[in-house]
Amino acid sequence: MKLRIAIQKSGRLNEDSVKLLRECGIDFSGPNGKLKAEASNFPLELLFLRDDDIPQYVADGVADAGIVGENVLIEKRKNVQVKNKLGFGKCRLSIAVDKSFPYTGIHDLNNLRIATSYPVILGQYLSSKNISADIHEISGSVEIAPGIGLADAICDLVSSGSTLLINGLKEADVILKSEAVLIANDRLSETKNKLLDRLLFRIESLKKARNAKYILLNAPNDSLGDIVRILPGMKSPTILPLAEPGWSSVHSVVNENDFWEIIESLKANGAQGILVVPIEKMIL
Ligand code: PRT
Ligand code: ZN
Repeated sequence: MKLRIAIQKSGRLNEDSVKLLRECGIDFSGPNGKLKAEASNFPLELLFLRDDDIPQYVADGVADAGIVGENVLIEKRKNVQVKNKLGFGKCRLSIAVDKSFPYTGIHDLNNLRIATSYPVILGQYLSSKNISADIHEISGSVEIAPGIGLADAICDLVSSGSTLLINGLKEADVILKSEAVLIANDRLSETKNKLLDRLLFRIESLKKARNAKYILLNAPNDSLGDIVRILPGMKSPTILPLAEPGWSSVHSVVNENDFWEIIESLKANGAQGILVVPIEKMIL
């Protein structure tokens, strides 16, 4: 029995999806233009598909799981479970207008023509705001629609914002924020669920490690009490004596978000020779 997981064949999510699975220790070749690949060291088969097709394949059970942007998942309205947010493919779905448009709020869009590849999400958003606009569904190059007179505004994905800028547009309203997610069919067999749990466990370990740093420092023994209070660690810090009397080496794990504050108070409390090392995987 193998777990079948669908990932994007080529495009913005392909590389990170492949990298994630490889970092989970799963070995496979591809895509190389192929539709399928088998992992050599985990009961897993990969399907390489267009991102738009992934929610349907997972909902139908052709694939057991898949990696897709939340934007596509919501637009396709398929009944699947979201198992994990993956932290890559981040973008937002926004409404944009010509930069000269004196935009003051969503009501300015009343009765305008808006071009988008996301008619479902846009339609729901506008009706939730009681706006009636004419939604033009187009499948690509949405950003050129205002310039060629096809629409007055667009609704499209934005990440850096440079596509809007190049096309003389400005972001007017953010409808949703999106990132890649791992989805799964909601009727998986017990065996497949166990395989999926093994994969999710590995993904969680990578995600935890991503925000954590291993820290090593030297400190005089009389400041160890303060330093241990600053550095809680996984359980508590490791303390090893240095060859030089009166000094110890302290090892711990810190969260990236609090990182600089922790370093500052460590220094203020006498820590020296601070080394910070990335952690590859973290099993709690
Ligand atoms: O062939 P297939 O159908 O599989 O791929 P696709 O062309 O439909 O999708 P692709 O590869 O472009 O994007 C896949 C997923 O990546 C999307 O569904 C999002 O979840 C995510 N993602 C993240 C993005 C972006 N960032 C993004 N910036 N998808 C598209 N864009 C486009 C956007 O449409 C616009 O044209 O990039 C342009 C804007 O980028 P900035 O940086 O100039 O703002
Ligand atoms: Zn697509």
